[in-house]
Amino acid sequence: MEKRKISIIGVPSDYGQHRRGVDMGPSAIRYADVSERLESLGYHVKDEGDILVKKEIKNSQSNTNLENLNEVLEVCTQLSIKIEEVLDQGRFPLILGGDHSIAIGTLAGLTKKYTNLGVIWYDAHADLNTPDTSPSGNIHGMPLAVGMGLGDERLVQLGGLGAKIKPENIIIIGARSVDPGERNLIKEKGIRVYTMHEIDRLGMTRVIENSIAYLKERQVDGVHLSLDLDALDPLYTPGVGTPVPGGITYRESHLAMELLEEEQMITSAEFVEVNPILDERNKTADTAVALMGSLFGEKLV
Ligand code: EXY
Ligand code: MN
Ligand code: MN
Ligand code: MN
Repeated sequence: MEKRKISIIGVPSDYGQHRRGVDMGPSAIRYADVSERLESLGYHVKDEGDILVKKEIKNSQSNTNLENLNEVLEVCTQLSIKIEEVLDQGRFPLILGGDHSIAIGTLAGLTKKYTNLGVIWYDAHADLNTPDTSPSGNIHGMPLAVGMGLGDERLVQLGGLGAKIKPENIIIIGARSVDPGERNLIKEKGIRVYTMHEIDRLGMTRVIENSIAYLKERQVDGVHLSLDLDALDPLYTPGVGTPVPGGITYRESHLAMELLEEEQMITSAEFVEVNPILDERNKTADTAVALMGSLFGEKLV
């Protein structure tokens, strides 16, 4: 049987937020032996290297509520081109962040191939802000709104198309820090959200089973997993820029990955917001790689 082929793409960008260090996320994840771990599971792994990110000292005190817009546009444009290349070669895109603004580039690249893409947004946050609603101006809080075609036109038009993702094809899992503007958008668009309350009440098994059934009903032609390591409780992933207590446990996250792997429905994935400067040793990157193991079929026995 031909080995499934994975292409790792590093995106060492911290332009979507204020904290230094998240640009070293790809290195930290490589240091946690991501390639070796996936090769040990029988995959053909090609490390495509990093998207070239110009390292300018971030001193933007822009008066628009869009910090480092040009740098984010440049990074996301390069990433979307690289993802298209990887998809054309029939390989699975595995993107290593970098802050969550890179998902703007990921979704632009993926939707050149997938016309009815499902998105599982595993995150403490909704990332549904626009410049009008964002409390910070940090673009890492906006990628899902941009993906739906909302927000700054230069971000929305990246990759040449308008809206990339349909609201009804989105599932947010782990939310526990959602701004007023994001709450309005979730209600207005009817976006499916499993907050920590639903996870506690239903349990992760039901949450994932319901999510799989929901996306099947939507007849999606692919499912992208956008996993923000701050979805987990900071006890397990302290090395993130916007930690929020009361998060998903290490085992619940492994269970979520194992159930998704059983279903074989994930067609691309990104692991973002690993910040080794804020970490305890390399714990957050180690957790990311362990979760990738479960997502790609690693078994406990
Ligand atoms: N909602 C807040 C904002 O928009 O500034 C915090 C966003 C954090 C985003 C991180 C990547 O998930
Ligand atoms: Mn996020
Ligand atoms: Mn987050
Ligand atoms: Mn600022």
